[in-house]
Amino acid sequence: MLYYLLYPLHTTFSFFNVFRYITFRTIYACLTAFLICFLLGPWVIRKLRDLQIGQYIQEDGPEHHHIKAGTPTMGGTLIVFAVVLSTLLWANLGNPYIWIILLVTVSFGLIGFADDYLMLIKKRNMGLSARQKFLLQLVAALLAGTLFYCCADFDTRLALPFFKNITPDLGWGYIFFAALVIVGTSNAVNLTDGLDGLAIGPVIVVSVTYMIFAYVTGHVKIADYLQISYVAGSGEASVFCGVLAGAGLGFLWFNAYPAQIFMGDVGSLSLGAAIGTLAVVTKQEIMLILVGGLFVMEALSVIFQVGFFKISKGRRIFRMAPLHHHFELKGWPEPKVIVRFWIISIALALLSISTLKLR
Ligand code: 57M
Repeated sequence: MLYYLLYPLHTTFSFFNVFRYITFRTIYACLTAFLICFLLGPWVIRKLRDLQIGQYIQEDGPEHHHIKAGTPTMGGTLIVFAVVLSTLLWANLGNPYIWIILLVTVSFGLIGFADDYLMLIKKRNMGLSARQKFLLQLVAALLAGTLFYCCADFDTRLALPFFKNITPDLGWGYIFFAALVIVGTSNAVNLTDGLDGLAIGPVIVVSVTYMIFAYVTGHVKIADYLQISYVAGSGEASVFCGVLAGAGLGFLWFNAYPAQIFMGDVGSLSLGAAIGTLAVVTKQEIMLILVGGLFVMEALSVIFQVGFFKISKGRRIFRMAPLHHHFELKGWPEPKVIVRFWIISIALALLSISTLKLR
């Protein structure tokens, strides 16, 4: 909005020219989202406490989690609010990708909200059924995939890291592929969100990484120089990445160990879906496996654990899945698991950025 309101003033005051620059708006979008979360955080925590919106803890989990019972949850509502408001303020709203990303973030936020809300009224750790959640996610993601497909000039070819000449065209199949990326990422972030700051830390790291990807893929000269797919208009998505990183930092202030608030499904599902959508916008979908490698690791630990549990009739690969529980049960203190997982996430992000030059 500010882009429309203030940039036209540049003809009178040249200072307003800065509103044209994606870099300038990304930084201020990031700071705006950070301040919204940081300033409203204490009020939201108080309100959630007053409304008795506290976490139910599963009895079969690691023992020290029982003291977390009653921690205010659904903090994701604050994240989604900060993300939407800051994006509306700083992004160029004439860009269709911004609207698709917002649509996905809000619709997955609503699915998560319904899940959290049902958990609260049923007064146990059980919201929507897995099937209901998956179907709702699929509908929202397929709608997003269709909107991408309908965007003029949207490229349905896949960019494979390291293989610049191999770009299989998925055609309308891209709609399903995009949905898979969005739903998969949403659920992987949800599974990761089981220790204080464990999900939001890597969400910030991934957002900053995609901020770089969005900027370079949306810049015709840099994209050409790096020999990556140029996506007209994707540069604007870096403003959204800045917003995600800022809201994440503001939320982490309160979610850092020992957490005063959890994000709930409203946060984890929407953040994961937003990241998946960013991967689609920037045509760096396959790269997400590396950038968000930590989320992939957590999701795979569940897939392998559940699969092995079924075929071996009750035996396990890990002490408990998702992976963070395994290390907790091995005796690592919670902050150690969290910080070490953050380190892995940063290392993977650096590795993925380096691939921009390796092709
Ligand atoms: C939700 N939710 C956290 C909080 C957060 C298929 C199966 C592996 C699914 C999985 C599952 O349900 N995962 C998704 C995980 C929960 O956090 C809430 O949920 C929101 C995210 N959706 O925002 O509102 C708990 O996590 C802890 N937490 C923190 N700090 C945070 O900042 O400490 C969360 C955020 C919170 C709190 O304790 O209550 C969760 O873990 O439940 N299921 C599991 O993860 C379960 N694993 C399992 O059953 N493994 C089995 C295999 C065969 C499937 C096994 O390995 O044997 C475990 N989850 C728990 N206890 N809590 C099992 C035991």
